[in-house]
Amino acid sequence: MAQRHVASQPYPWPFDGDLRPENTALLAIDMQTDFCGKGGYVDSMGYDISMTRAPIEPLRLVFESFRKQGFHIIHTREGHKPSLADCPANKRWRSRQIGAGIGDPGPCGRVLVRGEPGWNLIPELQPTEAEEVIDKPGKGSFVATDLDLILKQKHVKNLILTGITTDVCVGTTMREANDLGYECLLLSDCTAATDYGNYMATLKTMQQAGGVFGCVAAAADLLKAIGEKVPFAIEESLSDVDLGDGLRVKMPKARDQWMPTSLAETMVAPQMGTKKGFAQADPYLWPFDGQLRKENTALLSINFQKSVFDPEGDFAKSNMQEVLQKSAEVLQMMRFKGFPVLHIRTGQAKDLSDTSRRAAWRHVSQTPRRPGPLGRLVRGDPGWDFVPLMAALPKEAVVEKPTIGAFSFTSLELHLQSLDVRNLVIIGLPTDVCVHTTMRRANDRGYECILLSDCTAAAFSETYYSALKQIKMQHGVFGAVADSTALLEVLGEYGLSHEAAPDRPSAPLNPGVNVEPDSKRLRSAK
Ligand code: C5J
Repeated sequence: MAQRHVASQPYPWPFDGDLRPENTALLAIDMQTDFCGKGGYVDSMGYDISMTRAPIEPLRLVFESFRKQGFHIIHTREGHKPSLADCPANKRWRSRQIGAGIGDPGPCGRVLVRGEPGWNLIPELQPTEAEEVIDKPGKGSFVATDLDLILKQKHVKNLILTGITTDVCVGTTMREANDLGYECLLLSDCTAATDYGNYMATLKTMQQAGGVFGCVAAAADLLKAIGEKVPFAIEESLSDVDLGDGLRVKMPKARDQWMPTSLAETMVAPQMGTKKGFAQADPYLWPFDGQLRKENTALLSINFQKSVFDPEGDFAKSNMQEVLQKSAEVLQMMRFKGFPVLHIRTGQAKDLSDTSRRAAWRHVSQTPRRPGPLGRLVRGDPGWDFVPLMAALPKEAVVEKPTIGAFSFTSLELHLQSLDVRNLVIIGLPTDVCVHTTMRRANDRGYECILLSDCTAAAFSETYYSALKQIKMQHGVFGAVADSTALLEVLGEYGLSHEAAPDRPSAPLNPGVNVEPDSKRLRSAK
């Protein structure tokens, strides 16, 4: 077989050079009127649709070449049944807070509802008869869909990710696909987000650590790799951008906005009003309905393992001791108040026999570990053990995960079902990798999640801050974020004379706080 590679970052893609129409699919995610049309969901939330429309032309060119050469093209549409039976209550509630209520009437029909005008794929990027269209109720394209089955039947190994939005549905899908063993490439100019910093940070997050989720390239690089001509206008629109920390990307010429570098820049709608049973959080008092009880809430403690905290390891630069102390406080308080605790631990078999071909290749060739006493995250090695402060008690469940997300190939969902919990308090590392991947999947399954910002850390500050902001966009697209003190405060009162708040007030709890500042800011920036 002649090898073909795309000139991508951080390595030539695909890793094995096996790039053929038969084994490669392009995923065009959610190129719907609701995401890039006037009057659709994104427009109604107040975001700038010129950003989400930017990928249309490069994507159209890739469609043309791919169709000519017989590559697979698969489209997805985000949308819910007209009954909204497949729409989690928290998802609907959040969308209503930002003025684009799922299922409510809007200029393009009922927002994000299947069969409505806003749900249609845009005219410029209509599928052919031969192309599959996947309807998904969540952000990830693999949750509650037949996408994986279809890809397996077509013998697809390589997935090219495009569409809207980079940090939400595209990023979530790439994370899931990577966990499932697909070799992923994100096309920088065929995707866009509603927040430019989050777009940039996603391009960095995906390719960090030797391609933790895959690679990034521009459409022109892909077209060249398959022997197609690249129009001058497309080539000329690209620049080579330094993302910091030795990472680069070829992408449409950068705007002046950049990735967030402080907590203040990640703020969306901090809710400081106190209300019994709710934690002060951003962008809403958490949980959304005030139903915080030990019977419905669990702590998810992710990757508190010795090799992650190794002073010689990847996180040596971060504020690890502080994260550890704060996390231990939360763990102890939740135990003391009788909340269930689930520990997630990452580890591979020594011979990598439980690891996808692509992940095994990355482990061996992209992230060779410094030799050290702790070893890699291999099950049974000393580095795989929990750090003593965060170790599981005998009665607490430990979920062993071989991939990045804690739901892939594990018993996590069964544990959550058996506990009958609905709220998840999440702590752990790395924020932008294992934590985000897990939180996104939990959110798509309807769990009401909160991430504690001082009980998590990432290798790079921008991807950490952006990860926090990504959660809060769209009035909490993946849940809420708070400092551990906010949770400890509400837990401190819990059990004394605690009764969960029966219902959350419909008016803003704190009249001084605008519940839509991110969209307002975008509006005024236009
Ligand atoms: C997608 C969203 N498609 N941002 N959805 O990214 O809600």
